[in-house]
Amino acid sequence: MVRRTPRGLIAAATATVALAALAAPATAAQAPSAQASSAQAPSGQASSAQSDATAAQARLFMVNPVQSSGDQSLVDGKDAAAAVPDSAYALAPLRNLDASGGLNGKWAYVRSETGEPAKAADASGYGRADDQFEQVMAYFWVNESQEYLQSLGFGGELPGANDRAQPVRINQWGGDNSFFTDKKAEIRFGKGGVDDAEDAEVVVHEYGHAVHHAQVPGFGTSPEAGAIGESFGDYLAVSVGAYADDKYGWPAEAELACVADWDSVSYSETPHCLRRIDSDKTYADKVGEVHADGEIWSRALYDIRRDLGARTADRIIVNAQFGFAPDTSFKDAALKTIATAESMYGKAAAATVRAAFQGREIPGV
Ligand SMILES: [Ca+2]
Ligand SMILES: [Ca+2]
Ligand SMILES: [Ca+2]
Ligand SMILES: [Zn+2]
Repeated sequence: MVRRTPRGLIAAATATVALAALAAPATAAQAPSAQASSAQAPSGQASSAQSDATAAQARLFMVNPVQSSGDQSLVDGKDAAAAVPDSAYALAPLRNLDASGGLNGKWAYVRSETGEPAKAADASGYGRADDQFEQVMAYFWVNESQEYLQSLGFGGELPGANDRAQPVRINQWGGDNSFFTDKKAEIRFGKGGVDDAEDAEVVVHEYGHAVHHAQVPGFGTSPEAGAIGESFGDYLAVSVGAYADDKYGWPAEAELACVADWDSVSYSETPHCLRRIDSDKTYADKVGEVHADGEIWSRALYDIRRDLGARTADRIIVNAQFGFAPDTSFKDAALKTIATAESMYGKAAAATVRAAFQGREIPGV
């Protein structure tokens, strides 16, 4: 994912990228392939209610502690349990687990190189100072992300979007970075600053890359495609978090457009955001850095969501991505998204989507 402050500070962003490249294995330094998104209506109420009753319970953060509490003064405190109040935690069912007793399931399986593997039966008792807490967060939020995509029809009436067991690895290379590796199609979470998997929006951002890669193998080989990958991860993080907040009745006291409110406490000003999806950036603001330039694209996605609603927007956004070239340009991806909107929802929806991209002043749209 690569941290940077939300606005400006390009020099700092560049330094962060370089640092991450040094700290992480070669795969991390390569062009990110990325993608994913969506969020909404729970599917299969009866069956999910049934399975929820018998499912292991996870103790976890409601997206993240800053978002759920609105307390911008929270700090990592070197991973101290006492740095985050009990009120930041909630219990929720761990669904789709297999019978192994570990965090292995239909949509995710978690491996940890720090601490003992978490047991599903103990998942209601971990806190942030336990290594197993991040494993539980990673499992829960990857599963939740795929459940959201399924609820939108992906893997049903629409093609599946990474509808497989996603490998996730938690380890520490010292760098404050997490990433998706093309080669193994694996997500890895680091532990710099706030442990990365303590923030659901970091988990879902990386899952977004996995979705993009599953939709279009090797996606992200041009600078603009790379920016779309980062943007989609940010957008999906916000969308899945909002979906879960609604589904479980969790509080959200931070701005919707703010990504990774908790992971970013160690490197951003208040309100803490790794990035935002409501920036005013246009195509003319491109600087050639994928995370920074992703804010141009994510603002368009955010506007589509505002105008069409989350469910319709996310069905269009994710479905369009199947048709993106690995090295797509903003222009071609925008035109594909507009065409997808028209084929799924008609001319009025297409006009709305076009207006969102025109708002970013993307040439040729
Ligand atoms: Ca921790
Ligand atoms: Ca971190
Ligand atoms: Ca947030
Ligand atoms: Zn990323």
